[in-house]
Amino acid sequence: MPELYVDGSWVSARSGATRTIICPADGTVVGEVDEAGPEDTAEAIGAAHRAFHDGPWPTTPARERGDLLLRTADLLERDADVVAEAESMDTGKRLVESRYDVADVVSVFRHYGRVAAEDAGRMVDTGNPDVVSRVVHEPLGVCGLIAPWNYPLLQASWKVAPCLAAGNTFVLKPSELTPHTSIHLMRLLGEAGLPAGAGNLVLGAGPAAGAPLSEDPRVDLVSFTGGLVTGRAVMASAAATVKKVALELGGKNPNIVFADADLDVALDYALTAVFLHSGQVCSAGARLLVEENIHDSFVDGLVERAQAIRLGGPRDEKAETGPLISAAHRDKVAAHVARGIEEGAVLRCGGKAPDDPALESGFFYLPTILDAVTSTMSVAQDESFGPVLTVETFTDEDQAVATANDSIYGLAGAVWTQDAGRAQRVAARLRMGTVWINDYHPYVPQAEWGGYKQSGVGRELGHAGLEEYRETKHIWHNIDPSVQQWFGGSDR
Ligand code: TXE
Repeated sequence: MPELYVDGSWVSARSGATRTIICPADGTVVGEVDEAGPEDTAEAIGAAHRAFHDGPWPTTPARERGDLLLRTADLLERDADVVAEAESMDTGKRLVESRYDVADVVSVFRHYGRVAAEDAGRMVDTGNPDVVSRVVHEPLGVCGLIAPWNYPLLQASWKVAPCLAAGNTFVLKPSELTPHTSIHLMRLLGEAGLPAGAGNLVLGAGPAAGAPLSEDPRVDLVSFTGGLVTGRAVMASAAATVKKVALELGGKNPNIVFADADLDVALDYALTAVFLHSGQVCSAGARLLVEENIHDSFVDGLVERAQAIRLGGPRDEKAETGPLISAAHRDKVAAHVARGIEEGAVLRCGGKAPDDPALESGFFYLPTILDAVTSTMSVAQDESFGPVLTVETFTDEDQAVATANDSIYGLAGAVWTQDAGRAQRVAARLRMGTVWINDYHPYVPQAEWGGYKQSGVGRELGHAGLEEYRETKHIWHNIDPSVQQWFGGSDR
């Protein structure tokens, strides 16, 4: 069956091109999928454009749009095992993690299903009794949704669910490396009753299949999650037609540990913060800032536990984390670590692929800790997007905050302390879209997610995540108009 979904039909790429998808855990072939080119994306945009302007989706009552999202959530729950398996095959991540991801996707669809009809706009008091003034929300139009490979379906759901809740039509382009769960999602949206053309799917490389989404004048908004360099290109190209842009571009997120924290808990979370999904998490706590007087014992403890982390593929029940997404990405992570060592960082553990022959055919990389890092080093500033923790020290609260904020990024960060006043002061001063206090990583669909500074533009999730997909219109109704005579006939 062909895998591009355009105007309610499954079609092959016009060029006939396909791409082989491989499992990063062992290099086995997962499948062969259609590879779209610009002409396929243009056709999908055309379908989304017609579906927006001719309807019926944008004028479907918001409550019914919400119902469709709730049905989709139920279908995702029905197919959870199949979807989790597909996600693990494409990404190499453990099945248990993919199951959590699917549960999160279900929550995202339920959340936007529930709130779709909640906020119909507001009346404005103009002070004039003869005027009815309303501010209403309308869908934006055609949305280009570009998703990455680390949480393929989850990141897609953060875009697709609010986009549909608000009444837009879309073209989704998942990462070329991880297409299968997006294909499944489109099947389920069709089964839930999404009208033809309201949701379209193209698969393929960014420059060929993705770039038209930021270039084509028929697209009104492009929402992108991915790397900083690509994000800048998407933004620049969207400028030509003044599209709205929403960007989530990752981060280099500080995890700040004060000496007065519960150190056993902080140490345990510091490992999850950075090594979850082998560091391929936009909010990974990859930059440990530890108070100087506890540095030695804290880092020794981390090294001991990092060395014991068990790597393995989706079906290895003993594995604690999986591989990197590709050989190219592993090379990039290795180069990042090598640069750090050249700059003077001290390698405490990892820094290479594992020796275990059972892992040889996958793209594994050992959990790595680089000590004696300073904020001027590139390893402290550049996102590695791998299992690499850098360690810096600080001596007081001001220095901790200044070091944490010394970054072009501002996605997320955490502070560990038992002093509630200090926790609140530091949280208020961190220039980041999410701050965890004595925790790391949790999020809920009800709360906004996104970055300060170069971590992005706009917000996903929460109320703002729906607003991204809405236009706002002010309707002024004069119910008793009379001649004004601003011009002519009066002796004003
Ligand atoms: O991402 P790209 P890459 C970071 C991470 C990683 C780096 C590069 O640091 O090392 O980005 O990863 C599509 N027009 N993150 O190269 O290229 C592409 O096909 C339109 C952080 O894999 O940004 C894919 O669907 N689209 C991140 C998506 O963009 C284009 C998650 C993301 O790929 C395009 C992933 C173009 N010109 C990587 N070029 C996060 N924020 O969570 C590519 N794409």
